[in-house]
Amino acid sequence: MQPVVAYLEAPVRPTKSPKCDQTFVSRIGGPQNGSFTAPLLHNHRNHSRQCLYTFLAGPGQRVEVVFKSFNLRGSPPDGSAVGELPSCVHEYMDIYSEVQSSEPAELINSPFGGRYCGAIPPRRRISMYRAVAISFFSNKNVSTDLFEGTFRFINASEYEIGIPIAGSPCSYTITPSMSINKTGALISPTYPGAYPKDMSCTYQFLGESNQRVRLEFRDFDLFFGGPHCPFDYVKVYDGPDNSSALIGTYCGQQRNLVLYSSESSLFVHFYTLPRTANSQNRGFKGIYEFSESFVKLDFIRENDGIHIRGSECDQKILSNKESTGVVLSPNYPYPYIQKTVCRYFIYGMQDAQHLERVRLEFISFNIPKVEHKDKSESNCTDGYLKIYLKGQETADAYDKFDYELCGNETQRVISDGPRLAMVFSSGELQGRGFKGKYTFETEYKIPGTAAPDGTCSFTYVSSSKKRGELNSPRYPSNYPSDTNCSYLFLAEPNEQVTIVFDHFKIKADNNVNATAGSYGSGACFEDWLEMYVVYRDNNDRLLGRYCGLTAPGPVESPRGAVGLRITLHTDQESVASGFKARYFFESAKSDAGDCGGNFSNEDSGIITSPNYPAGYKAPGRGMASNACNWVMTARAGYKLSINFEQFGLEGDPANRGCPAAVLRLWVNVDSDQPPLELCGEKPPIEHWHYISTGQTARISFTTSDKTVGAQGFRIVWTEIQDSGPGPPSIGLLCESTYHFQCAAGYCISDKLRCDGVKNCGPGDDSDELHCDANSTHLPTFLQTLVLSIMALVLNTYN
Ligand SMILES: [Ca+2]
Ligand SMILES: [Ca+2]
Repeated sequence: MQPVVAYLEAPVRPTKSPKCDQTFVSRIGGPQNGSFTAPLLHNHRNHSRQCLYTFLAGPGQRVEVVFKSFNLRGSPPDGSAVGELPSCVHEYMDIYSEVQSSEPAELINSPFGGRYCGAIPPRRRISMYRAVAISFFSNKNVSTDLFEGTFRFINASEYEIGIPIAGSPCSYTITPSMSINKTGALISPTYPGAYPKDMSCTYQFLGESNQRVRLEFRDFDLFFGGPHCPFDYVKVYDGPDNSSALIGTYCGQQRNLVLYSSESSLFVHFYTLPRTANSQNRGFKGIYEFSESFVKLDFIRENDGIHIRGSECDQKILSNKESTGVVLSPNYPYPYIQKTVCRYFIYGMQDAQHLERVRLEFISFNIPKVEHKDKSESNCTDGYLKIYLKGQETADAYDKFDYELCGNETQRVISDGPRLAMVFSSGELQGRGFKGKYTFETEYKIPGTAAPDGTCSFTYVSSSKKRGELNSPRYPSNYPSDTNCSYLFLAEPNEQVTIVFDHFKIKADNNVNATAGSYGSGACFEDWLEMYVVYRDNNDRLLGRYCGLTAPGPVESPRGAVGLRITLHTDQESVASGFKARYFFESAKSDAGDCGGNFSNEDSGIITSPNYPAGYKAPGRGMASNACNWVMTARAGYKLSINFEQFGLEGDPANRGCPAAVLRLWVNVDSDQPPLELCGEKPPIEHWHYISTGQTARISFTTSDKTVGAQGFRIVWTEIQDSGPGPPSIGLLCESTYHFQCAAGYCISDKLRCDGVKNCGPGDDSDELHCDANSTHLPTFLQTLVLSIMALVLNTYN
């Protein structure tokens, strides 16, 4: 190659002046390094002066230029492109490190390597080819000690890392045959000097068919243009060219970047933007290795795992919804390779609809254990399997493991959340490794004893816990759709269980339960909660079905019951936050509860809330609930008329239900019909009048520890003659002369006439009319006759 003749036709033509150009050429036997300093200029008239320093390496060489000191006048542009701003105007240095040809005019056409002034020296430069030129310009007067540096002619063979690809100064094909031990160095052009701009270099690694390629970047320094590397980057592809799957895009500073091909080839693309930014990054240096002894990936692929591209043997296993599978150590069932680290990331589902956890149990396990004299020291000092129950890959906290396994012990673990991670590290000793079975289970986040089959069934047994909480799946997050859950509360024989709801929001498709009395049953069609009283022999009785905002009232399991059961049904449509409740197992009360009673062989009676009309109060301190149970039984051939004369409980059936206090009325105790669940205020003009369908009716009034208090209720019940099934027959003649026939037609005991209580039902005062204290009662049929005549007379007058 001809030496560069280094005359520069500068844009600003220097004035005629003493020559200040310098040329440093590598010659056989000549000096291979040296130093250079700024010229001594006497420039009294501030003429423009330009000095060109040329460094020219010999064949097979490159030039390295290092600046030791730098103190040019002016200030460099701050963070902007060099030369764009009117800075570095009067004095500056231009660097050209990609001088390709020895033609005199070539320097101007060479890529511009940057303009520098101020106090910060340019970074080290290594020539792309054989020459580096620096051009110093000044129109200041006396100048001295402006810059100082050293140069070195270095061997260029380090940069020739494979078979060059025509048309590119920095692209190579690398095969195992061309390197000693199938390993070699990978180095970017001009490393560790600042890399040129507008460059595209490729490195194609082509191994033998049974080999994989490993790349280890030991130094990596590219301009950082943002998280996705929009400017300068290195892209690594898992295959022979850039149409192969991308392993990653890298820029900025990288540490411990080690990448493996999945198969026999790997492709690296180093690209720098054709901009003139003032970045001066080094590029990269690393080593590559072709080998047959990297982990074979079959142990991942054959077991539903996904190899994490770029890693030697890391894998990811994703749930297929409650799916199950196997994880293996590399090479299983054959002994694993020494000194290998493989990671396992096992991910359960986690979205609006699903939440899973991972259960893992080992079927076989063998990682040789090193016996230590000091028993306190961990035995897993050679190989180990570390398990992270919370996943760990994001926190990168690999030292904070939950289990460290070695030897032959097996373990059963459950993740704490949807992710479980494992790190297998084989040491010097070889072992057979492990085989584990993973199962993705739905995570309900419900306290209680979960069913072993993983379904949403939870049991609460008095003997293990006397009080606690329960909630819908994943509360306070929305419950999942298309789910059925059950909560079973089992009391001891001398106990009962109480449940109080504190939050309730179940998706209902329209405005249900708006009418008092209809609340609690048969009105929820989308999602719902049901409560049952559980008796022996699986004989469950429905207490009610609830949805919307209508919370169930507090409930105590009745005496004789085994406990209570709650079920939650959700359909495939929309969801809500669900419910939260508390349960209490307490000593059983009598049938009547804390108040209440049992009535039979009586014509009529009055039921009031405790303390009526002064108002009921919350249960005593420390008590979960208070209940009054009344059972009324009519004689054979009779039914019960139940009239709510006055009713005022806290709560609002339509908008929040009766979570604090509730009255339940069973008009048909012998059927599976749930009771009516009542709270709120009965307007005086409204009639709440019920007739039992059989001989017996039941009323229970339950308050809870959330009760605030209200006036309460007064209910009049009366036996009415009716032997037929279904609704009472009215308007018939009463069977017996000992009966009084109400205006509405009901036949009630004659003794109830004029007793001061209205027994004929709402809006019918007939049993309490014409009650002259001295007059004897007319027989019923005569009374009816009199009333009819009176009505006729009145009509005539109108
Ligand atoms: Ca739904
Ligand atoms: Ca009466």
